[in-house]
Amino acid sequence: MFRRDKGLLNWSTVRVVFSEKPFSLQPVNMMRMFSRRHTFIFKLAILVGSIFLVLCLVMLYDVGGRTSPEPWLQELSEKHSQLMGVVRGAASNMGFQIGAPLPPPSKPGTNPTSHRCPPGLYGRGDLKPHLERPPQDPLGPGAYGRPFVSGEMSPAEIKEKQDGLTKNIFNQFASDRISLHRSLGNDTRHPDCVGQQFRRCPPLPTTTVIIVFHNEAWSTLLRTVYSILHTAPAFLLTEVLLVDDASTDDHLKSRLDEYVLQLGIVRVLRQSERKGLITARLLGAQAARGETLTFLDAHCECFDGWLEPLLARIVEEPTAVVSPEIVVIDQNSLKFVKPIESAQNRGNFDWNLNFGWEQIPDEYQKQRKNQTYPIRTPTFAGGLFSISRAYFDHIGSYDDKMEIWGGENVEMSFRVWQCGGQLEIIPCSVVGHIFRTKSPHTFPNGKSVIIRNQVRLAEVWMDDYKQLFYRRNTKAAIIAKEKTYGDISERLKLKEKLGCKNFTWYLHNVYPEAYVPDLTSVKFGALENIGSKTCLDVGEKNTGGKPVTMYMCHKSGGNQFFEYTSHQELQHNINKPLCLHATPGALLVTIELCSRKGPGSGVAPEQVWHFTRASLLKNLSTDKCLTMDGAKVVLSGCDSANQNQQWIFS
Ligand SMILES: [Mn+2]
Repeated sequence: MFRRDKGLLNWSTVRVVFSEKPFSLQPVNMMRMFSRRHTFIFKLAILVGSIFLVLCLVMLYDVGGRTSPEPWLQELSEKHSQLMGVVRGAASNMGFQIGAPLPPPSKPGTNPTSHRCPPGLYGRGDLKPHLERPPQDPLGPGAYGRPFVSGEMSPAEIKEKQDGLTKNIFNQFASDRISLHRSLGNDTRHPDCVGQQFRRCPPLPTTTVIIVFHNEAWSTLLRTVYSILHTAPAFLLTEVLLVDDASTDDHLKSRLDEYVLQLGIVRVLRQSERKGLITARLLGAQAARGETLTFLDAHCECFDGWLEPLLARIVEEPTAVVSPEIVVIDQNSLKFVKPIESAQNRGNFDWNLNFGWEQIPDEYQKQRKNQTYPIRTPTFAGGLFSISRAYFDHIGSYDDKMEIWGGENVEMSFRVWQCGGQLEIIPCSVVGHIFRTKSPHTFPNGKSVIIRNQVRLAEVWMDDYKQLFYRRNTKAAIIAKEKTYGDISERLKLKEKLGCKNFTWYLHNVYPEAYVPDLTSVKFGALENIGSKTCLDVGEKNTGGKPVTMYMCHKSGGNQFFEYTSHQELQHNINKPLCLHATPGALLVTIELCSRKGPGSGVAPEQVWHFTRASLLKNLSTDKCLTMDGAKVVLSGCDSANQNQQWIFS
């Protein structure tokens, strides 16, 4: 496995070389020619020479240790030891063999490989969970992750189901009827994952699971807790912290406190004021006693073997921030969509700074030798992940001046990568999550909180590329211009202190496949029709192939953002280049993927729009002009007196 494998290999190589004593065996015949005295002098010379060499190496090692910029990372001492092994291995190959192998130089307690853990692999018995799952009723509602099926419902039940849906935006009625201890059935992960075993040395670190909740349904919250207790190896689970972000529901007050008391390792922490996810997580992190932190959402179910691969990766690479493969628990049926061999995704972002998923590029997939290998991901969803507690503090935890929720995952993504860490998805670790179509909660100050958070992250981490965001999000541009995003000096200091790289580096090295729009285009904004005072709009979820429409100008960019390029295209380019497209003979104007693919490639005439002096947009392929027709956008014969054909960027 990854780096650790190499390390162990080095150690065994070193040991073999030491035990063979190559130098003392070969010159046997020569030695007989010397008298005892000569032999003594010869040995003395070797001894003195060897001591000198060892001293040199130890000094080199010490200097290396001192220049290490990360004294917090004691785990890294293991890597230094490995390096030392390589150096000594090289030395013995050169013939400078000394009598007996030296133990690796180490400060007390810094080298977990030396004495504290036994060799070999953890066995099944070692990985026993905190609580055994009680016997399952195979015919019970939703058993083994199957969907909940309701029979005939009484009027009271119909009302209960509706109320639950309204309150949670998932089917609480179903959740309340599914066992809190439901098993997810047989292990359907890739065979590489099912067969994966973990070394005892260095030991897997302990973890504190932190779950933030706000008015969560009892059954989803407790099923999350039980699914941890039934799956996480007991010796790795220090505690489960439930952090209440000022819930108002009665069942989450003393009833919850009393209930979790019997579970032993579950504690409830309370945030008395609604401050949101970020401060609640920080509260949990401060109270945590585990060596790593594992953040989960309050409506999850953990699949067998989900925790060990996350922690094993952190042992191997202490700067890795690792997410499980997140699978869907259906919001209506509570069906747990079990892991199967399928195309794996990674996280990305668009220039509105929204998080999204995309398929892993093929060439990158090929580099992964088997399914246990981590997937590097440019961004992460941020709800479910594990991180070394020391590294969480070192890398600047969260921006505590961000409010409530939103943008913190993209902020952490940029920060971790730019400041020397890595974000990964560990496919062998599988956790289900109830994805909802919208949030059931109200936000103090509404959506502008999220935009403010995004402006903070753009200002700190994106250098000039932040302009691409501001052009596409007018509200963000206003917050940035008026500087109402709050004080970011602490975050800039952190960036300086950690010696973080810039956003260009991130784009080139972490996400070279990213689509980066033109920063130099002159005309951009909303395309307003003079006749109707409405704006050209791509409509909801138009990722190409659908007609554009006319809509009230909302002055916030997004679906109304267009850019007029030097190639005379009208681009809508928030996560990929889409172009306003006229198909000869077709009634409606659509957006399609831009035909121009970079330098040297031409523009299809369907996508060339000549902006005339009379503010008409004349299409090259049809020789007709863009025309507003109520809510529709059509092409018709050009007439500079027709206001429905006149457009301005506003
Ligand atoms: Mn959630």
